[in-house]
Amino acid sequence: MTEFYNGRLIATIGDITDFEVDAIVNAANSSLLGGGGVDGAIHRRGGPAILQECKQLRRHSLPDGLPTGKAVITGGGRLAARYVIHTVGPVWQDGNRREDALLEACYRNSLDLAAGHAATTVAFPAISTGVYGFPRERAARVAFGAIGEYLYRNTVPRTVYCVFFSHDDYQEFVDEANAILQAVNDQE
Ligand code: AR6
Repeated sequence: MTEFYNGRLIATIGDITDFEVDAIVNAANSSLLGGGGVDGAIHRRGGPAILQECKQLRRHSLPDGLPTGKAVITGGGRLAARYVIHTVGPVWQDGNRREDALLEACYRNSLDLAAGHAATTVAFPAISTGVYGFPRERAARVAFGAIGEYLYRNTVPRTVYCVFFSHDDYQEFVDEANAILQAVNDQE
């Protein structure tokens, strides 16, 4: 576990479905009807109540699905987390299709929803870095920057966890984050 931004961003390794936080974020797809990876794990562990709410959202407010970069919130079902925030990361193409901006929007919009529901603790998976193929180092740079900026401007959420499924993914994030902080220090 490594802390950044005065302990308000914590990078750690684990299964996000185990996290006892106010909200966990799901790397969903625009259908909101489930899938593999972390999405599959959240629905399996959280039970059918989450899918029911996602279906309601589709029926009432999102007939065409959730656009990339946006986020919606449901209850956490049987999870320890009270809420699940579903966001759709960009599918990596060549880096010139607004992938960075869309990934940044996922973090910002998810944090906005968390704040709107007074969630003081939030856990994120590494959105888009699995099936969607976003290069991990670049995704780490976007995530670290977007979360840092949000925390700087807002007091809620108080603490954000970046949860990695493997030690290598975790280490890559920590290295990238340290490199960014070092570069900022060198500039000052
Ligand atoms: N806890 C924490 N991290 C996890 C877990 C877990 N239980 N399971 C996987 N990861 P992915 P994407 C990591 O593919 O790239 C789904 O089918 C994983 O190692 O889940 O945004 C959706 O329905 C990786 O680093 O999400 C979409 O169709 C990261 O979570 C599509 O995949 C994200 O991997 C979304 O693709």
